[in-house]
Amino acid sequence: MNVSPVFQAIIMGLTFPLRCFGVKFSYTLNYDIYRFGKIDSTNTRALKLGDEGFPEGTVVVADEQDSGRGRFGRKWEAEPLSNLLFSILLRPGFLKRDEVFILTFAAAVAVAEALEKTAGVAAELKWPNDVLLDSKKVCGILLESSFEGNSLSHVVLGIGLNVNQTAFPEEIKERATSLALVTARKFDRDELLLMVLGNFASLYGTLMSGDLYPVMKKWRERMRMIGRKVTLTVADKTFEGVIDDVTDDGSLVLRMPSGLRKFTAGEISFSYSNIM
Ligand code: BT5
Repeated sequence: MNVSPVFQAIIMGLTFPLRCFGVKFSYTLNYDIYRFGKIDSTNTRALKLGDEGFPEGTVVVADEQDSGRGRFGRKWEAEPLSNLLFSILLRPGFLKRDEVFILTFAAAVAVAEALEKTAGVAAELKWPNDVLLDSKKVCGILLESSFEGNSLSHVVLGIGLNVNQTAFPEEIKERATSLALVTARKFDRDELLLMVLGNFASLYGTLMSGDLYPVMKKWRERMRMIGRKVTLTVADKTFEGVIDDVTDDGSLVLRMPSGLRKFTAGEISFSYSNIM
């Protein structure tokens, strides 16, 4: 694919240590960053680059998306030039198919840590793919996988982070926020991007070493919704219950009148008057 008219590539290597059989060595996740002005969707582009054999660590960043999307084909709304819209191409051959969800959790932790460090805010994580500030969504993560036959070829982690946007469309304004709205300050998007990428590289290194637990732990520490009464929407069905747990395989466990029930996908909504 010819991307040359619209990108500048910054090549950056982030090195982090891995420990194996007591020997310390370094795995380098080389990020190649392709920056676009306007694009359809950074996820669409990164998936294509993945199909074309681009290496793990390829990052597509855009100032604006025509067709930014969320899960289930939902729209991701972002004012041009104000936010972070990017996708990371990964080839996580070390993960089993049912472990790939952990990459969404790692991305959420990477974003939360960057927000906390840059702005001193307390980020909360919402199952399965959101980062919240002041109980509103500041970031959404979209993980898309590409398979060759039965085996995982590549994965794209798309991250939409509301940075400097201060007004949102009517249909999301009650639920969306940005770093600028919460702090009354503006932020350098590139600095934030590099920080999220750096944090993610280090979490990815931990996952590569075969241990998912540290990432799961960091994610859980920021998921403060255990015990909260929620409504879970799965396709066109809704379930009322209390969040009992998020298990190590990334599933949500709801305590319902009929007993405990595990869900692998869905959308949580809650009322703050219902904290139990
Ligand atoms: C997500 O989906 O939250 C994943 C969003 C991922 C967006 C990034 S941007 C870079 C990359 N390229 C893409 O094309 N996508 C990724 P989901 O959980 O389905 O949430 C989508 C819902 O969030 C929408 O239906 C709206 O209700 C709400 N929403 C849309 N734009 C928002 C925004 N800027 N801030 C907060 N909420 C938003």
